[in-house]
Amino acid sequence: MMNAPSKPTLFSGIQPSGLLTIGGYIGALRNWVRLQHEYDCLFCIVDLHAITVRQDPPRFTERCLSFAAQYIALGIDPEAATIFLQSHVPAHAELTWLLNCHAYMGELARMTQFKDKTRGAKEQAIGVGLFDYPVLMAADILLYQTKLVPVGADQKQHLELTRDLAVRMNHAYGPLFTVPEAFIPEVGARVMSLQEPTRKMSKSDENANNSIALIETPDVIRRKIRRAVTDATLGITYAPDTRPGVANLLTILGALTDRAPAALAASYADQGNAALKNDVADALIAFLEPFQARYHALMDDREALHAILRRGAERARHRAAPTLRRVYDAMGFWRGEQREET
Ligand code: AQP
Repeated sequence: MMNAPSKPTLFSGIQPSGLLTIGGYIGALRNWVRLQHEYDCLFCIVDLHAITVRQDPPRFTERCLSFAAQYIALGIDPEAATIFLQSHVPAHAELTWLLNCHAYMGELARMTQFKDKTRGAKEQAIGVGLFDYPVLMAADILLYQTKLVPVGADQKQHLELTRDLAVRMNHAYGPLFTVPEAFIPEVGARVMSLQEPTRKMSKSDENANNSIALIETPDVIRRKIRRAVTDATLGITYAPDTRPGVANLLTILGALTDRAPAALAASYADQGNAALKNDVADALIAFLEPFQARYHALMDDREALHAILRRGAERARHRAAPTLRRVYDAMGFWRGEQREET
């Protein structure tokens, strides 16, 4: 066994399946930045997850590097945290198989994200990878004896499945895994689509007007926010159930300015949607412009970026090995000479 790290472990990842959005930032990445010094952190670009839908290979390669640069430009310190690509650590795929053999079709079929993503599709056309996505996610987390997983609200159900699998395996084979906990933020756990504010903002949404990408230009940000769907009620109030569009704008502004959405609403007294939208666009641009400058500088220095990812992969492989070995051993796999080596 390697030495236990002195701080509890935090793991989180995002799949490079589209453009990183302000939803992913507010729901997940912002908390990575905040928690990175309290925990021993691993931040992953979960590229294996992204191929549950077909990717264009050259664009996919570039997007994986771009995600790493965005993590760093948002404030993740690559000296303190381990930043890496999931496919660089084969243990993720290996543990997935071991967990697959302990997961049930019924529990995977109940996953809301699977149901949402396959609604209306013929069974013959639904990829096995999409079905198995939560088991790969469980492997990602359990491999590092993770204590905390900061995610948006949509991932809560997957986290519960991860916990169930950890408990099941521990019960069957003795203590193998730390049972992880989700960290879900109070504000911004579910940033909504700009055009359909009863749906979540998603990075792979086909309608680009539904989301704000972190690498969006200021004029596009202004245009998208100006066109965001609100309602005809006079004044600004925070009422997510009856005024989802306005509530979503208040959530975004609140997250960027560290204020509670309801308190923000009160500060608008009898001003209208135009004033609120103007302030949301200003806050987004003020936040994203310096981020984008850092991001472009990182993307222009490929050698440095590659070195960060190589180092991250080495550290992650080293961290993952003892847990994988322990699972194989507990299940009775004969490891031959390898046992002597490790
Ligand atoms: N709209 C959102 N509000 C709050 N949090 C969000 N997250 C994503 N969208 C929002 C959180 O960001 C992380 C993204 O991880 P992921 O890409 O692995 O998962 P996802 O939930 O499938 O994200 P998307 O954007 O919806 O991707 P696609 O469109 O590819 O499926 C997670 O922590 C998520 O909760």
